[in-house]
Amino acid sequence: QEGLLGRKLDVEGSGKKASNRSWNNLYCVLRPGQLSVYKDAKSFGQGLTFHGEEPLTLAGAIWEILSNYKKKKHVAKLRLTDGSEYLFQCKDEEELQRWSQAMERA
Ligand code: I3P
Repeated sequence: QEGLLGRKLDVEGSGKKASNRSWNNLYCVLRPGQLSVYKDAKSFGQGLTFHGEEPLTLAGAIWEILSNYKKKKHVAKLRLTDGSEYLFQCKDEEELQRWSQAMERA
């Protein structure tokens, strides 16, 4: 599973509220057990992750659809075992379901 998603870091691994809270449109690539982000499909082709970010480890992570999130639609929260939390925004409900199923399988 791969494609463009909005992403925002909400809580850092230390448990503190992230200082950079803006959304980025990122090319997200889900492989078994890990999620990698790239600036776009071209960067993905070159193997260059966004800002050199390491893949997120999905073992033990929780993906939760935020039905009550008022500011944006089709948003889900990914909470990692290190305590960090990311929000992901899909373009529509179908994409959200697709990513949710892929996350459950990853
Ligand atoms: C953030 C940006 C985000 C917003 C966030 C702001 O400001 O406007 O879109 O998240 O609100 O802090 P900046 O770009 O200056 O970092 P939402 O779109 O989810 O509201 P927040 O601090 O309430 O997370």
